Amino acid sequence: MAANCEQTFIAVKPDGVQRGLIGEIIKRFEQKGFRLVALKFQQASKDLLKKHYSDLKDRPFYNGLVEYMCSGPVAAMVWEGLNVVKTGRVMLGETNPADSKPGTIRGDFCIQVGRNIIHGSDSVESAKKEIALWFKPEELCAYKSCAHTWVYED
Ligand code: DAT
Ligand code: MG
Repeated sequence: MAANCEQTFIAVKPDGVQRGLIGEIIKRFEQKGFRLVALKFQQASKDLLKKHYSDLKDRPFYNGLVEYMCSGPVAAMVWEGLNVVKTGRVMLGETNPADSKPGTIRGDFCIQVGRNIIHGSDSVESAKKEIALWFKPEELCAYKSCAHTWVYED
């Protein structure tokens, strides 16, 4: 797969949805030059969220995290581009908004770790797992962006 076809899973969490931040978050990824390849608005099941956060199942906040994440709809997305996983995490900020710099999404729009408004994959491997968990292969759109040659040198 070409380097600029790397994909990451981004989700605006229920608090981000309720606070009207879907557009702002999409805008930041669009403006950066990343390409949206899938977008779904859904209230996820507890079962899906337990799988999504299975690596955290022994943490004391796990049950509360799953309850919060299934408490309302989320905007689930796949974004594509060169180093999108790592750059996406930089755009999100730190897990705890208190440690997130201004200019990052968590640094600009939230206060507490349990209401940090957005999820982003932390590695290419977890991105692949999360995309497969949230989307069917046919829900990912293959298309060429007309901006491609103005975003990338080659
Ligand atoms: P991230 O979402 O930055 O990848 P993570 O995967 O370690 O962070 O944790 C997943 C989510 O769990 C995180 O976005 C918010 C919640 N969380 C993490 N640490 C927490 C804590 N100490 N107390 C409460 N919630 C926490
Ligand atoms: Mg994580």
